[in-house]
Amino acid sequence: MSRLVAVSNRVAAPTGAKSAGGLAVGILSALRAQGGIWFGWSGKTTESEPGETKRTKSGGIEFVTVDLNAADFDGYYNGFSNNALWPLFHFMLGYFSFSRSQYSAYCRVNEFLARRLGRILEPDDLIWVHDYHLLPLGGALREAGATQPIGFFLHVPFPNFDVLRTLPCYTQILRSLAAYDVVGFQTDRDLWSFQDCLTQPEIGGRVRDDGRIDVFDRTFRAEVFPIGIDVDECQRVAAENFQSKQVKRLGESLKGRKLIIGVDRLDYSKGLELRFRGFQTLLEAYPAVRGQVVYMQIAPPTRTGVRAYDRIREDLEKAAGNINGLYAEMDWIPIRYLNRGYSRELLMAILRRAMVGLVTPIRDGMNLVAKEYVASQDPKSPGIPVLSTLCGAAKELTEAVLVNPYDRQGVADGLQRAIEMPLGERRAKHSAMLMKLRRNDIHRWSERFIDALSAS
Ligand code: ADQ
Repeated sequence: MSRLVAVSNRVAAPTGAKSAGGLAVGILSALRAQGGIWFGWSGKTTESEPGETKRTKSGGIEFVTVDLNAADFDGYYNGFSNNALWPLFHFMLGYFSFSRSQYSAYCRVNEFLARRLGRILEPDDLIWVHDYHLLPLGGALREAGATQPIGFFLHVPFPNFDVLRTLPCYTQILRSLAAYDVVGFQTDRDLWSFQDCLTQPEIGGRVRDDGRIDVFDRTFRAEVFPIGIDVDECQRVAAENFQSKQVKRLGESLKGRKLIIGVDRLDYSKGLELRFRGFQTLLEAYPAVRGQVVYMQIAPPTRTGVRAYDRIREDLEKAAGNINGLYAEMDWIPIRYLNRGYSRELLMAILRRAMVGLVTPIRDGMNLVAKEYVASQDPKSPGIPVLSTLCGAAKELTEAVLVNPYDRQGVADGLQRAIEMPLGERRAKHSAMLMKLRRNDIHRWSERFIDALSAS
């Protein structure tokens, strides 16, 4: 069996494996099954030329990390990755900015990573690159002479052509994706957008009947591989930690009120301010729920130092303060906004405790929290997700209460519907959703991708 070499911007430290997030769980499960290497950035930058790679082994997996040059890092990560590609791929052009120097830094970092990775590759390796930080990595490896199969999976949405061409270097981006043997997307919409971009007259690609694409003198596969979760692990962790002191304290503090939960990274794509306002509309439109529900939003800061992320933190604090100021009573505060992270173990148990999982991103490749919410529930009395139609998970979890996050009244109506849903209906919906999660879990996701890559 070939050795798998997974590549992503960040590498989950071996000790964090037990409580790692979705992407990390996926990569780890593939590496455990296949054996191999996880290569990526160490999390450190250096003022001088980065030193040698660091290698550690744990559980049959080798973790190989490398520092990045400080001067290039800002342009690569904060700049092109998170100020150009992230907003563009989430259709949020208001946050988009571009600079040639940032794009150059992005390419330099990818070329540097390709050189370092090239040194440790073996001829029969399978190379699997993850996400938008590393789009040009496959091409850079090819230029350095790599002949192994190289696959790429995009965790975020892929924009349509009219959005993509906002980016001055969009042709290079398409060209870099064509350097892979397999390109994977979360949903068929992302795949269609990609195919549509490549078949524009100025690009001149062609999609064959079997799905293979001919473009830029290359032929490769592009397919849909919706990411899943480890359903058993999620259920087990949620049930095991349900009786913990913290979850009991949370339960007592609710005093019989129903809990609505939101768990997200603090990111503008997650639609948190709109979500707060949708909850406000619930309180306005359905006065009987006042004092009967508590909405708890857990959102730890990410990408601090990127201006848009610092601003959203302030905006949310204001919105929560404003809504609580309007509706709180002496013994009830409607929104509990927790600007910090929690362990995965505790999070899964908190999800289980909530009657409604409010997951309303304004764009999301998949959204694993929606899936984790469903898996963490007690099948005897499950809660219901209120889910945005604009995330990949809505394609699979069709039994959820589906809402458009921009429609405040729609979110409020959806919340009310979930709060009032009879037990029989909740059980039926939960078991249908759980079956889909099991059919396409995280192991199936990585197996399908690796099979496609091996066959390429
Ligand atoms: P993210 O944008 O990070 O992922 P998501 O899919 O929800 O979003 O995954 C987040 C993971 O981190 C989940 O496993 C969740 O439990 C965990 N997490 C979230 N908030 C947390 C908190 N407050 N504290 C601790 N842990 C928290 C990107 C794409 C998604 C895609 C995934 C996987 O943007 O669309 O679903 O990759 O492909």
